[in-house]
This record gives sequence, structure tokens and C-alpha cells, in this order.
Amino acid sequence: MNSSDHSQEGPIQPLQPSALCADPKASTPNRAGSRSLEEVLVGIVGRSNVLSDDELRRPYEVDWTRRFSGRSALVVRPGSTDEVSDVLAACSQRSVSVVTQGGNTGLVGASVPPDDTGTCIVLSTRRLATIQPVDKAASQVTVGAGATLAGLQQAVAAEGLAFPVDLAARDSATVGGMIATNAGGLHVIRYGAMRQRVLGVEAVLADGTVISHLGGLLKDNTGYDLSQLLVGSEGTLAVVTAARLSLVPETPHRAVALLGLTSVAAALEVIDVLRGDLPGLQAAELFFEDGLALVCSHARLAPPLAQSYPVYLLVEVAGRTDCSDDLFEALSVLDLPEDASAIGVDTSTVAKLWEYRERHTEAVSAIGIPHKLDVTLPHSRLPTFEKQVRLLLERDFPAAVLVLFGHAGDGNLHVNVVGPDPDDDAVDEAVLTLVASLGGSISAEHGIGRAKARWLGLSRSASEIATMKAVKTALDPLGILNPATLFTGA
Ligand code: 2HG
Ligand code: ZN
Repeated sequence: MNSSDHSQEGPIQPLQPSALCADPKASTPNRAGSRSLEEVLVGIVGRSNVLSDDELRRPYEVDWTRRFSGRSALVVRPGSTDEVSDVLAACSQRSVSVVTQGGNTGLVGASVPPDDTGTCIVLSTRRLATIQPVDKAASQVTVGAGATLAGLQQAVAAEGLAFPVDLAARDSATVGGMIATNAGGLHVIRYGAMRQRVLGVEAVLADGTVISHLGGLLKDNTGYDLSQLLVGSEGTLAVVTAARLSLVPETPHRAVALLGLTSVAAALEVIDVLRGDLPGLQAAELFFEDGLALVCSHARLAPPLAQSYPVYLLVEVAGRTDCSDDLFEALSVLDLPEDASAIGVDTSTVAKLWEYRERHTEAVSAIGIPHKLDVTLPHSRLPTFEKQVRLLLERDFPAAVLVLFGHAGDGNLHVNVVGPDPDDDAVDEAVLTLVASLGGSISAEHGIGRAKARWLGLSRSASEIATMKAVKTALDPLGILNPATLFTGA
């Protein structure tokens, strides 16, 4: 069935949440003679792609952090854009909320049901995983929303190209989810975030209407850029089903240096110098002594340097030819003590050095359910923020464990706090207020989700929020798409 033809679904009545919860598997016409939503969805995607059993739904109902969870009526897994269209039309006609989920690696609660009412459905995009043949002449590829980042990276590498947005969750994170959050990751200083790679999207609006703009034209000034509007919209405006992405030449030669430093200010000075000297600089990642100790004990790794330093900076260069000499030369002007750096120029050492940074997330998660506050500061304020957030935690949350790390080159720190009850958001409020007072953003790359909806006003003005709500209302008048995400409803 195509997107404009929903007439074959039979008589549809607004869903009574309680009726759905009471009998989600009903296979006979209900009292009113209409089919249940479950029956309609089964008709669209097939029985095996509508999950109603508690056990089968559960993995879709808890996010990666374990801080956010909820209950859905059903999980539906469409296998084509037309099926997504029919699913949304059916939900729209019944005013049933839809939470879109890709790899469920999100960290702000946007991809799981917002409450325990069991009234929404989770729409998983994972079956929309087709990766079309790479368009080498244009350095572009069209890819389904459910393709994983790792799958995309492998597919384009076979053609000598690279998709340069990269992040630790690459094996599970999907292209659709990365578009929804405007994911940034490890290479933003060189290649930008997801927004810079998206040339167009195909998406389905709440009522089932398909909008598609996958031509990949570099020059295309034909009105509003609807694709870019959807980048970072966190599933609140439409369900992205496919995207046209721009690729870059593969840079197979990588070299990494892990530097021990005395302060965040020193790390920023190093980044400044390297940015000027190393055009191939693609990562500048920061972590701290306590975070490193946690990673080493969690992952059973030996410390990377002979002695301990308050601050660590991991920098990576990559190129089409060996770029290790460039890195050595650039480091030589920094005048660092000899034993304050570890260098990796072969694949295995590069991977080992990256482990110290990439395994922070799992190491934090192993000690408890974290409050994750992903923030950006103006570069000049990063050192002040680091000091003040530590003082704030010591003073007001002395029992909490604070682990800081992130993408120093982007001014992006991941503030992880373990200890306070996951439902108590006092620490979230305190940290985000500090960020705003220093001119920062309360979300750098993870999104607002439901985790930070209360504090959107710290980063966006009232008129900006009103404009965003007007856009939301225009595209999703019933408010069925990810209703608890981004806005509090107030
Ligand atoms: C990263 O940079 C991710 O590794 C996750 O954005 C950050 O766990 C986090 O807080
Ligand atoms: Zn990050």
C-alpha cells in the first residue's frame, strides 16, 4: 500500500489506551466492529514484526543508560517506507503516540516510551537497513535509516571512501538515530557533525505523508530545507526512513598521541598549536586521572604512561599517506617531558590508545546509573567550567562520583555523575545552570530528549521555543511523535 492509500485498512476508531492494554492481541473485531491497532499493524508489517509480549518488548523499552524506561503497547518493525507510512497513518487516525527507535544507543531517553501507561508504540527502524551502491562520482550514498554506522563505514570503505562521523557506539547506532540527534562524535573538528553530511532525507510525517529529497544535488536552493529541519529533531517532527549522505576520501593512515598534561588550559593550548600545524588533525579528546583509573580497573588495562597526570589529551591525525612524521614534528615544538606521551602509528597500538578514551562510557555505567550531562562551553570557558563543576559537586553532592571526559576540540564535555538517585534531577539542574551561566549549551551532541526538556529554556529563548513548537504543531498537529521529547508540554 502506498502512502496516499490508507483506505484498505478498514474502519478505524480512535484507540482507547485501556482497550489496547487490556487486549493487545485481540484478533477478532471489537464491539464497534473495527479492527484493533494490533491487527491493523500486523496487516501492514506481518505478525513477526509486531511485538506484543512483555519479554520481546522489554529491550526496546529501556535506554542504554538504564535511567530512562517506560512501557509500550506494541513494538512495530516496518520493513519499508510505505510500511512506515501505513503504520503512522494508522496511529494518527487513533491518536496513538509513536516513539521512534534506531539502535537504542541514545542517552537522553528519547528513544523509549516516556511513561508506564503502555499506550504508545515503539517504531523500530532497524529493518530499514538497505545501503544502496555507493555513487563514487558524487562521493555520496543513499542509506536506510536502520543501517548501523559500522555497516555504513564498511560498505563505503570497500569503495575507497569514508563516512567520517564516528562514535564509540558504531556497531549499534543507526543512521536514522544519528540524524535525529545530529550526532557529533570523535571527528567533528575535521568533518563536522551529522548535519554536515546529510544532503537530503526521506521521511514520513505523522499522518503518513512521505517527503523525499534524496537527489544529492550540491546546489539546490528550492525553498525550505526540510531535510536539515529534521536533523536534530529527535523524532518529534517525522520518522526519517533514508538519507543521502556525503562521503570523504578514505584516510587509512592514522597516528595517535596520548599526552599527559597538567591542566585543561594546557590541553587547549596543545590543541591550538596542533590545529595550526596538522591539517589532518581529526580528534582531540580529553579525559582525567580519575576517569582513566576507572577505565583501567574496569577494562583491566595497564596505565598508558609511566606516571600519572591530572589531564590526558588524545590526538589523532589521519591521511592518505603516512602522517606519523607530521605528528612527531608537530609534537616536538610542544616541549613536553619525554615520558609524558605514548604514540601509536600501527593499527593495534592506535586501537589500544583509543580504548582509554572510548571505554569511559561503559566504565561509568559499570559503577551505577549515570546522570549524563553532555554540554558545550565556549573554548575560553572550558577550564573555568571544569574547576567550577568539580567544586559544585564537592559542595552540594559530596557522595557523588563525577567523571568528566569529552571532545575538547569541540568544547564538548561529557559530565557523568553517579550516585544521586536516577529520578532526582537536582544535580542535572545544578550542572546545566552552571553551563548556561558560562555561555554554554546544555546539549552538545546527545540531544534534549526527555532528560533535559525541563531546561531547554537555559539554552534557547522563549521566542525560539515558541517557533519550534509552531513547527512541531504544523507537522504533527496531534502531537503523536515522541511527545515527551524536547518540550515539557508546559
Ligand atoms: C562519547 O563521546 C559519547 O563517548 C558518550 O558521546 C558520552 O557516555 C557519555 O557520556
Ligand atoms: Zn561524545
